[in-house]
Amino acid sequence: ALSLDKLNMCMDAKHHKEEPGPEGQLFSQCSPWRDNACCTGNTTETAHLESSYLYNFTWNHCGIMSPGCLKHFIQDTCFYECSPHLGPWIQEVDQSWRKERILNVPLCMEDCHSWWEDCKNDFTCKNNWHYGWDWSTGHNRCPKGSRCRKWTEVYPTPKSMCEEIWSNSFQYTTLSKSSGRCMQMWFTGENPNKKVAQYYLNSAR
Ligand code: FOL
Repeated sequence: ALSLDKLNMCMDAKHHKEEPGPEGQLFSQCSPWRDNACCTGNTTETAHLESSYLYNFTWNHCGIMSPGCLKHFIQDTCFYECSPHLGPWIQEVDQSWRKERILNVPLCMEDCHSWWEDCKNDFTCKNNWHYGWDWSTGHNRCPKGSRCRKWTEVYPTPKSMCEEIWSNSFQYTTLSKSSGRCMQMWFTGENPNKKVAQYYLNSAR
């Protein structure tokens, strides 16, 4: 937002803090961000309960999502809500629920592939989960004319899923975590994404 430090900032969105900082009590899958985070402990607990409480959004719009698939959506929520190193990919948007978004964040291949692999037996009715739901009940339901289909019909490849699901928040890459040139949703220990953001910031100028 009003940050000059593209390597350490939070986007201006629904649940993000104004500035990143340490959070003692980040919950479960979000705990890797505890040293420096854009999310609060409360947001991370909510992320593990039901996404409904963050965006009135339910993962279970075509039956109950499998636990193996769900864990990637929880991790994506941690990444989206907590990451302080997304500055190079933050863009202004005119949306009711946020003023800024991320666009084309280069996601490591391992993270995209394992996400798709663990979801490929699940079902969904839409390729883009940001737009076009039926909200008449208060949470997202499949709109008229969109049937629940096998994941692999909606997303034939990991690339299609990672790019389309959140309107190109992510860009698919063939880069591996060890390259230091892609962003990791899953990590332990020190956040590896700061150096990646640094690299893209430097290569842009
Ligand atoms: N994860 C990542 N990586 N990037 C994201 O942008 C992201 N966004 C969400 C969750 N995880 C993310 C938020 N998800 C609506 C739907 C989904 C959602 C937030 C809001 C929603 O209300 N959709 C309306 C349109 C609202 C509008 O744009 O004004 C709809 O038509 O269904």
